[in-house]
Amino acid sequence: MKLFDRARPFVPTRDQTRLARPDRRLFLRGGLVAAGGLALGGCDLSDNARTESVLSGFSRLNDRLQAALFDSQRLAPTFGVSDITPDFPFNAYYPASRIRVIDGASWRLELAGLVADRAPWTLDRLRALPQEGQITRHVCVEGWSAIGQWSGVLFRTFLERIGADLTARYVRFDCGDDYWTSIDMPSALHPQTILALDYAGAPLPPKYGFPVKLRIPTKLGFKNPKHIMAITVTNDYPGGYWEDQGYNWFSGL
Ligand SMILES: Nc1nc2c(c(=O)[nH]1)N[C@H]1C(S)=C(S)[C@@H](COP(=O)(O)O)O[C@H]1N2
Ligand SMILES: [Mo]
Repeated sequence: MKLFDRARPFVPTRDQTRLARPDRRLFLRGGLVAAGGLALGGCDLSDNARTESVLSGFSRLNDRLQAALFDSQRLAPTFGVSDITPDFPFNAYYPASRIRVIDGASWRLELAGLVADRAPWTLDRLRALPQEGQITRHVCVEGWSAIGQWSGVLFRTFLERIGADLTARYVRFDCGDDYWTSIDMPSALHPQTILALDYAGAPLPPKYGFPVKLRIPTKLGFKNPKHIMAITVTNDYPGGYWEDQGYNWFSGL
């Protein structure tokens, strides 16, 4: 069981796994745990480096299985205005006293990697694109969830607009607080993945990621980068702040 906890630290409750097909997923999880137990049985558990590499190997296998099971058209549950969590939580790898305040007027969204048009974007230019809203549940790996309302640019539209290579494997996000994360291209192109500019109908406050965050309700909260400064389309595995510390990379819901 330790192996599984490490590879996927938070197991969502039934309510939070409505996206998935519970029967297939449970079967796969059971299979992974059994296979993990077998493989670990054959090595010396006191050898930490070896154990570490076996564990991260299983986490990467888990990524591939989740990617294979990901249904690019399956929608995360949506909610009504009355379901929105009052006082939606703030969370980051630092306390609220250190929330970054970024100047929207001088902010530019930088683009890199497999992108035809790498000209940086202003906030006004993002606001000029069609805006889409959603009321969805954010699920944090630390064991809390909350329902919020975000709106912004459909990420697929943005990727098409900049001439991103949509066959590339990864999209990497670098943030104004030195956080970074990355997602698979099929999840980037999902119809509910948005570059969010607003929370509850007003520009994102700094605590929720001003000026732009990725809202991706098909993934755990830590895959929703705030204060995005740069986006890179790449085939080289980018990892992430939490991912590099052992959190499962795919982290789909
Ligand atoms: N730039 C940045 N983005 C981040 C984080 C962070 O520390 N820095 N934390 C992640 C985690 S773990 C969570 S749960 C959500 C919290 O978002 P919220 O403050 O809007 O609730 O942001 C995610 N995105
Ligand atoms: Mo989180």
